[in-house]
Amino acid sequence: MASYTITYFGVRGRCGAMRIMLADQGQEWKEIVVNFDEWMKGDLKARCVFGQLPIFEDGDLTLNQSNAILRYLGCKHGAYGKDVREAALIDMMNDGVDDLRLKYLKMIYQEYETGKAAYIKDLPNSLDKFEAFMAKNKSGFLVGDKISYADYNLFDLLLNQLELCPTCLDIFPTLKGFVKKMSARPKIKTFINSDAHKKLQINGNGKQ
Ligand code: 6SG
Repeated sequence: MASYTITYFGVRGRCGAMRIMLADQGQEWKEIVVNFDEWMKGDLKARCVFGQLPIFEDGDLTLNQSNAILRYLGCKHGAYGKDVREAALIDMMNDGVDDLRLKYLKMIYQEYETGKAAYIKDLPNSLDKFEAFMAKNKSGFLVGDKISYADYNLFDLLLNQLELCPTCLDIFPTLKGFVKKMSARPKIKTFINSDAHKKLQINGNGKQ
């Protein structure tokens, strides 16, 4: 019986990384899918701390905010560095992932038609920072020698960037190798090839 529950819209969105992490960590979880009509009734929104999904439950612990959920799972499943110094670097990189995710979401939801080409043109100026940081760390992960929650978050975001622009990693060998290696981790491979994952759109407006 799964002790974790994710309540979210029927998209990958802000839950892509946590689902990949749960799958890779061999965890089970239950999904409660919220549709537009249900959400518009407002009672669920009123129960969310910031009026937004996802909600993540672990028994009687209820969390909102996707990055807080990632950190909680990282902490619980040993994907948050070996000490407080690594944890700080992992947080730093995750904040960088979120900055790029916010830029991506702004383009997807607010300016897809007018801003997509400029976003793709500028994307290397964001990706090169991750390339440089990861290339210095010989383990193939962002920080230390073990996978962290920030690696899952970066991986999920890179998969989305590849949907938008399949060649975007061609000039970034470290990131390209990272995506290849993450995709080949047996539990991630099974998960990303599952119907549960494939049937979900990346974003709520169907743009990608
Ligand atoms: C949207 O932004 O799917 N949550 C979203 N939107 C609804 O009333 N900082 C936090 C975090 O990291 C951000 C949460 C996030 O957890 S995710 C939310 O709750 C609201 O604000 C992106 C996504 N969007 C789909 C969407 C939501 C409302 C309109 C479009 C799904 C499709 C239609 C209805 C439900 Fe829809």
